[in-house]
Amino acid sequence: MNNKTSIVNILVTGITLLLSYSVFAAEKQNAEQLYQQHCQSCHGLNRMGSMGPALFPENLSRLRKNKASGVISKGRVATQMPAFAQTLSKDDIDQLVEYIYTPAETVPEWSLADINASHVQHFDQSTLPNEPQFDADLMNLFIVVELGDHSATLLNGDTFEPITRFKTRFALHGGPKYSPDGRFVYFASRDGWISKYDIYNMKTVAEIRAGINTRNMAVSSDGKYAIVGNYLPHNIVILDTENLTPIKVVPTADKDGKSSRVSAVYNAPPRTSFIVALKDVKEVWEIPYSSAGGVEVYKGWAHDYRKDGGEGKVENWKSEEQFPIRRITTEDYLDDFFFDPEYINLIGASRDSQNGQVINLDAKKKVATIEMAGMPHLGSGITWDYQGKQVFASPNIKDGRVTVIDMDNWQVIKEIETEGPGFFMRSHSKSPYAWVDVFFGPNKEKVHIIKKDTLEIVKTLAPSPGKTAAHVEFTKDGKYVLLSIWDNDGEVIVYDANSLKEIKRLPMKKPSGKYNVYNKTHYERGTSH
Ligand code: DHE
Repeated sequence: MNNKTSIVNILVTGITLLLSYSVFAAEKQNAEQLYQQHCQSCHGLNRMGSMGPALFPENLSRLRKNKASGVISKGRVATQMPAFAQTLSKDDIDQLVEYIYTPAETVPEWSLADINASHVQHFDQSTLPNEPQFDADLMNLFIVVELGDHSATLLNGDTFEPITRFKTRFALHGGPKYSPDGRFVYFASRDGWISKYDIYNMKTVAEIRAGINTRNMAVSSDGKYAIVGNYLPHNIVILDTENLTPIKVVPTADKDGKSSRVSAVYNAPPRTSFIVALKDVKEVWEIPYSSAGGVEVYKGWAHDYRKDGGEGKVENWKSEEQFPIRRITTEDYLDDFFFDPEYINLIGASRDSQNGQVINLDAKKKVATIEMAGMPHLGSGITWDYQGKQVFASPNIKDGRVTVIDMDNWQVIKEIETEGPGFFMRSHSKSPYAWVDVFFGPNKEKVHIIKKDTLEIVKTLAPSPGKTAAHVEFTKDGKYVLLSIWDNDGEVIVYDANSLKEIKRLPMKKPSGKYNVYNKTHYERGTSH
């Protein structure tokens, strides 16, 4: 090869590299623009998450690229993710997929220092009266979350009159959690803000940003601690509920160090522990919450921590570490959860499986498999007594069915056919009925009422034609039911829970969940926990 040829070759290679770099740069720029135009409003600035989850390779480890293009094209069942196949070309979708699987130039971090710096103390709790500043049955109050304008209403559950309405953080998700006495309510927003609201004084007293992209929170049964589970960063944050100051931040990774998002966190009252469900690894954690000087560990698993390595339980055992972690290995990923009322068994299912797994938390192992077709929404499951046994029922977010399961042998007793996939299910121990919505599809305006002792649908309501009717909550005594019409021009409709007659309509802006103080603080079987 003479000098001339090699110069030409070098030039050609250079130009090719330059061209492919320009194509890559142009595609990246295009993807960034597409992201801003179509994705940012839900998935947040710089992919950090907002209404939708954060989109970084670290958060997509369970989703293959071809599946990701399917999600962008067709939308994602049971989420707010719409289908883009009509709006974007295949090329655009491919570029977006590449973009979200590209690591961030600077890794988004939210350190303990960031959490502390975000803390806002709106009021000094000690200066506020300890008596409620309104007259109502404090156990029969409701908090109604209104997503339409990011507000919440404090509602009198006897008169069905609003007591006050206040601004919340943007995009709350999951049920707000009450302190055991019902005085305080804690909210979590999808972008990590935790707010403490003093119901007696109708004031938000403190706030802190515990994460960038948060799943949910739980409050301990003694009311002292709150736990927050995050998608970004991959961690849990334990807060002191007094002022919401952070006590401990624990990165979430399995025993081999593989990092994971947190699916959700729960309080397990009989175990005096938090349960942490991890999303990207096959582990569930249990974390007892402490009293000073060590943690009284739930007797069912004290043997895990025997210093002599021996078998068997140790009664009255205390851990020296505050919030020790007990790892429970699972056979499959778990995306959705339910606990039996005793909090001994966890019923979990992965999004892609046709089965539910029953995991005994004491024995740390799977004790049964439940055949469940479609995609059961275990998180919305409830229990009741049926023909002398305890049953568990769950709506299904893929198929029109409610699955009823015998909790003694974990066999399906009945699949109740509904007019479409449902999201939320509710009852009350004093009510003969269970209510389930038809959240998805053409029948979203409908709500079914199931008689608990026959497992038959006895009535179907469609109170606001064309508008989604979903999520009910009962009053403390189980005599009335409140149903949401999920629309900016929406309502909460009050029904007599026995005659099923409509009593009242309260205008609200896209009311989502509503939460009765008594039912929540007493872990009523018919409601979510
Ligand atoms: Fe939720 C609760 C997960 C989409 C409204 N949702 C929960 C809980 C979990 C969960 C783990 C229990 C936490 C708690 O209450 O502390 N939700 C998920 C998802 O994984 C999913 C499918 C996808 C996602 O976007 O995260 C999802 N959820 C939605 C929605 O699209 C809903 C309908 C509207 C919204 O607010 O984003 C929605 N989720 C709710 C509500 C609750 C909830 C109202 C509390 C129900 C209750 O009665 O306790």
